Amino acid sequence: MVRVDAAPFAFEFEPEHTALIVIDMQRDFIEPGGFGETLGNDISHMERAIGPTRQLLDLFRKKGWPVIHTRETHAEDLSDCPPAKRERGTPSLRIGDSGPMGRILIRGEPGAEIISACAPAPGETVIDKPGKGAFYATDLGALLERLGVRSLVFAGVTTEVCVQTTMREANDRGYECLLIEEATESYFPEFKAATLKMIRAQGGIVGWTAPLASFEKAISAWTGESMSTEFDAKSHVAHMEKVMGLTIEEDWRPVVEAHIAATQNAAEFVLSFPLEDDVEAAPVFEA
Ligand code: TIU
Repeated sequence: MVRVDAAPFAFEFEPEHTALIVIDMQRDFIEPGGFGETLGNDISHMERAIGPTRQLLDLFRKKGWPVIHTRETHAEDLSDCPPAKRERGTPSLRIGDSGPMGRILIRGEPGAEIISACAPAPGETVIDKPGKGAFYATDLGALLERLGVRSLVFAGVTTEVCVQTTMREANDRGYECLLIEEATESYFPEFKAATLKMIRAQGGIVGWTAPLASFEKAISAWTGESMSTEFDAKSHVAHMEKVMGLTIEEDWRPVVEAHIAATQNAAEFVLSFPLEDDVEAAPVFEA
């Protein structure tokens, strides 16, 4: 069990039942000429979330723990965009209109892509969502069930809109949710501050928040305690099999476990493992 020094109290999670969910780190919300700016927002605030989100991504990738990205996007014909969403207010460009990064919030357009610093790595799931919440009209719920996820670590933009909506949806579905404070931003600093407070108020009514340093410290402490044990290597192998859809044959299992215990890095092993069942080529280390 990893124990993070969080608010309103410690957030405890089992790594084999945990995923990172990075909400909408898209050019349309972060870069000039995108959806966020067309709504009249000061996009300069978004920059602060990029580095910490990347650090979190690196951490989960190093551990081989699942990473899920979301994007707020619509179909080319806007068939999944309620007219009320497109027509509300007086933005300089509406959803589907052409801007400097292509059509606003349309799947496949440059503006709808995730910024390069946080781009999905091979094997990471990307969920396109037509709403603010990532569970609405997507298969996120089914995916989390398949992965056996019970706890979610959150990052992304914007704090009080898509991040908070998704956290609330997840909380109602029984997930334990931790928002990393530096890895999220709002166009309105006061809304970010208020959201962090309301999430953790009333004994964690929606979930927990924690600074990135607390999360990193908790992982280091857990790694130090458990990576040398045989049990932990076993749980990593089981987790890898579930996440990557791999089947490791019984003969190979002790070798794989020994390698993971020695290198303390499940992800490196997974990435170097040939996908073909070529036993000659399979070992990337001395057995
Ligand atoms: N406008 C705003 O703050 N956010 C959104 O519309 N979407 C997300 O938060 N991703």
